[in-house]
Amino acid sequence: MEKRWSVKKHDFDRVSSLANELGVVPLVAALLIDRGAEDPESARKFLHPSHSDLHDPYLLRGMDRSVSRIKEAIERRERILIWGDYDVDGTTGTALLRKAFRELGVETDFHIPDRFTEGYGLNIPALNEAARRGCRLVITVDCGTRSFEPIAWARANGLDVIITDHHLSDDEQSLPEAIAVINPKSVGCGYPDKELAGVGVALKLAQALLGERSDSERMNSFLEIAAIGTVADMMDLNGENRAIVTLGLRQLNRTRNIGLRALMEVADCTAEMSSVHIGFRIAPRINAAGRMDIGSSVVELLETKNIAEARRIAASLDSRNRERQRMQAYITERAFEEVLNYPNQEFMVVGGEGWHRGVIGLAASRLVEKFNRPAIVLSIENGVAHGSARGIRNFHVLDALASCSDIFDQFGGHAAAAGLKLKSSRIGELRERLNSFAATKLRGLDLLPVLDIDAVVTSETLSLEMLKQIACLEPFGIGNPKPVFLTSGLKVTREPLIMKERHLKFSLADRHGKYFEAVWWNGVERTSGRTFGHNSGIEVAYTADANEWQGKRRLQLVIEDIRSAGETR
Ligand SMILES: [Mn+2]
Repeated sequence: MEKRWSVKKHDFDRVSSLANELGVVPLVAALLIDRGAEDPESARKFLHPSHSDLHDPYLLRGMDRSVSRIKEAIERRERILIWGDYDVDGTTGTALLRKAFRELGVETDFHIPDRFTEGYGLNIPALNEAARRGCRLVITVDCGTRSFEPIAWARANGLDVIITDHHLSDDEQSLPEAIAVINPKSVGCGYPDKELAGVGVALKLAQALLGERSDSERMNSFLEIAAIGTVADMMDLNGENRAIVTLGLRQLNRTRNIGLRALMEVADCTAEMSSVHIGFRIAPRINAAGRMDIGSSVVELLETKNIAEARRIAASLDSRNRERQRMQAYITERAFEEVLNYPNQEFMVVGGEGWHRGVIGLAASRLVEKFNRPAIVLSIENGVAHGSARGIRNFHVLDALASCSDIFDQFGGHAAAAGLKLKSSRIGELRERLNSFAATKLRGLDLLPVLDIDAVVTSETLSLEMLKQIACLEPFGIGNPKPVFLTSGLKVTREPLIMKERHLKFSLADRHGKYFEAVWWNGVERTSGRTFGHNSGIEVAYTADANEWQGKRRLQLVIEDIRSAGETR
């Protein structure tokens, strides 16, 4: 799919004045300004995240009441249950909170619901089971804000509930009648940072519970866990999250957590840890547990003191992740085949009997990437279809679903992604209605995806040294993307190499004969039929990376897109 290139413009005077003030190169100053760190003070804060960026936990509404109820429970030796969501955010948050309790000398129970049999949030049967075992207090992590019925049941049955969560629906103003609902997004909570992950909210509760004991050194062992959940949950990496992830990554490099060590080993994280390592190596392995079945093993991994056990769990997560990758590749392939049966669709709706529900969202994303149209991928079982929807720029996928609300048994989500459930007999009707809805909405809209380019870089400045300079902007991720650069005046010096039938490797040179290596992941597909053979003059949009090989660090351009010299798009 071709993209429109949109190059950011910079105010030269502002850039050079900030660069002088901070003693950084203009490129770094320009990127800082783009990322909202416009004055020297906020830029310095951005460049040097520290423990003092962690806010007072008592600024969260409900924290006071929660801490006093928990202290009461500890004094009375009540049995406490931590109830975490099954995703990476929830499982890391559960381990983090249990660790805080353990430091206070308290062992807690925990429950991670099964994604497929129990579903998201609190449920009465499992609460009942906890009550039967003698639990008196339940603390949620990353869920519960909308579990009205189970919380009312708990209240009537002698179970107190404290909610820690970061989910809130747009329309719902009311909160369940729990002891407290700690949620930075809740109405009336004046917390300065609304973007905490579920594990971030759990971290705040831990910080409050530890009180005086929450010195920097101790906090670090919590921050390394919080960093993983925060990156995995795709949180905005500015504000308090920037401190959590930066400090957490620093700690991960010297972690004493045996489980994390074992996981980093199987995930081949040998270099300095970055947010990319968490996002692409650590999180998928932790997520594989939640996607394929129960997530309890993740909590066990993060808590074990036994190296053999840590290795065993890490290896099983690793093999589950492989299984997930195979499944994902298989379902994606089937989805691509299925699309061919329905040509010229404005909204792709495909599905199959027994397609694994853990990977249909990823398959939908791939369809959207390839065809640039909204997509739903369905998993059908016993006449019921569960689906995952993904939208595109300028198209609100939840609004589209809402236009067919009478067809669904259940649906929910937001502009970019949504989930749904319907009788499989109604899939044809759904496809028809979504297509006519999309046809009207998409008519006349500019659908070409946009590639945002942060700065133009000359081939002379493009170097490992430049890479070193922009490293101060890490960790990159949501809200602080890895900068994309544009360099013109390059020539392809030999036919690109095809790797594993999918990727392309380019050798490039500028007019002075300075050489660059470049790789285009999935380039075979992404060239969309364009060819860039030997000697063609091109300009490249890319992110810069270092490639370590035989002990030598070399610059590597990771290509986002290429166009021929003189071509405009
Ligand atoms: Mn979450």
